[in-house]
Amino acid sequence: MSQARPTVLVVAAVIVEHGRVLVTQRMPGSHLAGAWEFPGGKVEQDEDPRDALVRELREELGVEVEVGAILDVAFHRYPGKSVLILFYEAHRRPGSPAPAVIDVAALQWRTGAELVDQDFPPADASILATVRRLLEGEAVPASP
Ligand code: DGT
Repeated sequence: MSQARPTVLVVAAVIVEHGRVLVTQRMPGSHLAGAWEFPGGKVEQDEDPRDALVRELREELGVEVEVGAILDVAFHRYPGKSVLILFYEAHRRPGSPAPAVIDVAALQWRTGAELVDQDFPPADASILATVRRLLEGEAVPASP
């Protein structure tokens, strides 16, 4: 029998406010420590991915969000594991607290010009291009 190494399902949020997107920095000691990313995390067994994203954003940043459409999907193999990442558009609900540094190393609101590929995991290359277009006001093609 081959060794079971299931693909990890990950959800991440693209939250845009006032022409900037919210990005967070991974905790020291975690996989890809210090990298910037779109906030989110692993989907638990039998969990609806949208519910997972609401849960992760509450845990990491203390925000309440409404999850919208999928903007992109990325598959990436790391040594030892592979991940399938669903990137969703999300919006803070009216009355939600502002994001706070709770279970992330840092947070920033970045413009398109500040979204530098080198700061992010390689798995994020495609979504970064999509978000830059989004921030520059171009129409983003619907997901396939
Ligand atoms: P933990 O630490 O076991 O509780 O795990 P979670 O649920 O916080 O999930 P996390 O963030 O460790 O796993 C996400 C994986 O996806 C990790 O290997 C990094 C990878 N990844 C690549 N790009 C992104 C991104 O833009 N956002 C997120 N959240 N993860 C990304």
